[in-house]
Amino acid sequence: MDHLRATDPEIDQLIEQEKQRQASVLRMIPSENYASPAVLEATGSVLANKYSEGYPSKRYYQGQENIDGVELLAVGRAKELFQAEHANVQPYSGSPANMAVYLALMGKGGKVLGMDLAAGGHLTHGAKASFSGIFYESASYGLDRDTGRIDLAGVRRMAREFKPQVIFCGASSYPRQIDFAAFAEIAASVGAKLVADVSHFSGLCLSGDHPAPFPHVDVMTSTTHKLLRGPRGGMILCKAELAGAVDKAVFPGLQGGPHNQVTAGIAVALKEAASPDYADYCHRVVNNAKALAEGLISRGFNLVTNGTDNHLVLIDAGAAGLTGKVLATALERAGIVANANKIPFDPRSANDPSGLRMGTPALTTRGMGETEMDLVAGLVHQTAANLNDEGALDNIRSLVGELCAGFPAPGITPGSEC
Ligand code: DSN
Repeated sequence: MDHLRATDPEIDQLIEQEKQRQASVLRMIPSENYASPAVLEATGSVLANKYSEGYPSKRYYQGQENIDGVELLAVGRAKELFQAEHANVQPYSGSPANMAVYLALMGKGGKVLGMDLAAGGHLTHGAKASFSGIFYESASYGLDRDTGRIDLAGVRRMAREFKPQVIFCGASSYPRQIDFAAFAEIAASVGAKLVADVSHFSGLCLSGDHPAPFPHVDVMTSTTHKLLRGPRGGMILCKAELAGAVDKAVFPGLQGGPHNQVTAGIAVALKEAASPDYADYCHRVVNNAKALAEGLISRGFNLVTNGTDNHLVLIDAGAAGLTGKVLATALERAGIVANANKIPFDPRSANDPSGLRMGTPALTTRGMGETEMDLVAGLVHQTAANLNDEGALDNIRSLVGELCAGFPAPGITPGSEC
């Protein structure tokens, strides 16, 4: 990046340091990944120079002959992959995508039933701190205390009592599958629209490792930078009857010009996601998460639901006499980057919760497999046992460095592709 180095050495240096960090640590925040060099090239392209309010063939400014082609490719690929009747790829990210869905389905007020943030839901599924709980009347469903799984009987009961216009399913911190068919039946029984936010596990819906949202749901939303390995962005897929409302909500309802360079990156990521290699990658993400879960359980950790069906595990650090933050801080010191997270029925606050959330998408993109996941589980265990021993943490840090050196980071290490 010669031009950047010459123009703004401070920013250049920070980017170089971040490259180095991403290559040399175990990135286990389950919502993060490595985009391919092709995705990064599209996202860093001259498409950033163009304004394109509107939609293909219906723009407000001239000069759209290339931009229309980019957006049509992204839309067509999204529809085909997810078997959706309509796609909008313009949302700036996941929260704006969900906000557009509220606007499309309910206008400026209404009732939403979503998964409780503390149970693993997302802020935009009705949490009181988010627009979704500020501008909309919200109620939340949770988990069965014994199993840690979504309490579908509770969802049905709440739907009957609360009478929402919209029900959100999908989660940010839930290690099991979501039963879209069951949610659809509940939504239909109260005349609500069903929205699935599959941001965390969209890829698994493509590879068959998780049920597909369509035809059960009315609307699907997703970020594009998690398992999907695209640039930071969002998309909304929906039934044809909602296409006009969704498009109007995104533009002009909430946004101005789309980020065309991101749309191009999304198109590339969707093309990559259509390949058999990507389905194989998703299978390995799940197998790795299961191997990580087994490795942690065999070393004495308690996991929420005792395991996983998807790309993440949730450790109850409280059961090990720790907090999520204490463990996350020590792990970062040792080169393992995860995040403190609430666990179901957590007695602690969101600022210092009991859980630690760890995911396998990024490590799997680097080519690590089940053997490495067991090694990682061992390193987590050693870290937890040596929280204040700088020498031991140094030693774990060098083992992490050696592990990372054996698995080059795509998009960063020259020649390494996703
Ligand atoms: N921030 C994302 C996550 O880490 O799950 C959700 O938006």
